[in-house]
Amino acid sequence: MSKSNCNDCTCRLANEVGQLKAIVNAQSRTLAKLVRQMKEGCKKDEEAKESTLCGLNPCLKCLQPDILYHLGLSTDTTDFPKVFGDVRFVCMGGTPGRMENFAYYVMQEIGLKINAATKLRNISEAGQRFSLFKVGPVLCASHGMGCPSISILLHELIKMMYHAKCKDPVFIRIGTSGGIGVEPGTVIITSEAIDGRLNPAHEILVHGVSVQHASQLDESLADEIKMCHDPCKDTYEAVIGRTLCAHDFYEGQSRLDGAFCEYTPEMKKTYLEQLQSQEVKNIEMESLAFAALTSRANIRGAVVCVAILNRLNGDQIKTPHEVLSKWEKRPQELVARYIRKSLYYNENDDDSEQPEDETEGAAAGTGAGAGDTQKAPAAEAE
Ligand code: R2B
Ligand code: URA
Repeated sequence: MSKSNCNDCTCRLANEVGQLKAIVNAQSRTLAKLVRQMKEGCKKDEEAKESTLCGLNPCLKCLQPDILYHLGLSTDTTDFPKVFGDVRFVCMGGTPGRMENFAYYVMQEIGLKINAATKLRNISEAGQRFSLFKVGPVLCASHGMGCPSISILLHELIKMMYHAKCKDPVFIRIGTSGGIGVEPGTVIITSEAIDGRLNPAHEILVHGVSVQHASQLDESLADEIKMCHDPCKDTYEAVIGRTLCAHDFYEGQSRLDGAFCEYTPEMKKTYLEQLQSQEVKNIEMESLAFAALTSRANIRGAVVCVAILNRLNGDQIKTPHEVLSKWEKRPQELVARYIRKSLYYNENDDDSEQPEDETEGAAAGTGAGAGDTQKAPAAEAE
């Protein structure tokens, strides 16, 4: 083995040991906390808490039951606080398959395990619209394409967080996009979502009247996710920039290859160059509704998309599938790192002063993560 290979190997091993140690320490803290709660007579801190979401429909509390139709869940048949009360991260992406893969990936990255013979269960199978997987404190959902689809999912997930009394859940969309003047494969973390007129607002018609909701995203969350990118190690770039959200893939994104096209290549060039001059880094189809609905509920939200082509160079996606699936993992990788960091390296954690090895090893084999009592992964498996 060459010297540089050996250094790489030592470096990777040291990294893995560091990560495992952080997981074990977090598990030890969780265990110590549970033991303390038992000693104090099972006073669980969660009992009295309410969700931290704001500005929701005041009639929600009167809905008994509340049926989340598209998720195939209802408050009378599912105990929301018990099943979803520990959720801290809600990740969503376009397709059911991608989100199932992400669920398994995040499970491994945060040190959770299920029996090798079991599969994660699609919790919203009965709704037949979206897929939904729960991995300890992480929910992974598919949202379909476009603002109407993601908006239905978000209404129901936000109601779920409310009924489950979740505290400060973070919502993240991971997906694909068309880049503007960026190298294909670059990851773009959205600073603000804008519409085709470059307005930072999501417009909906309510009673036939236009209502605009601001589409800002959480700046500090975008920075935290960007910090999970390692420019020395990662073979791609990650940038923060504005995202244009279109309501279709073809004319709304100024493509020349749709079934209809009533503009010239020069008009397309002028529009895309205008976007580039306005710091727009990519175009996709869900960020407006995502940003507007999360911020209305006081939820920290981020949109992390890989650019699968540079729209300044063309419209058709010619990149081979194997390359596309590698690129699609990049947003997942950054978000999984962010989740792991938030769970295990939280300096503000009240328990972080817990002696490191008080219960060292005791929880190591359980595969349960911080804030997770090991019950959750089993409950979500098939
Ligand atoms: C990105 O890719 C999809 C269109 O191909 C759409 O859902 C989006 O935002
Ligand atoms: N998704 C989009 O919405 N547009 C693209 O160009 C690529 C992916």
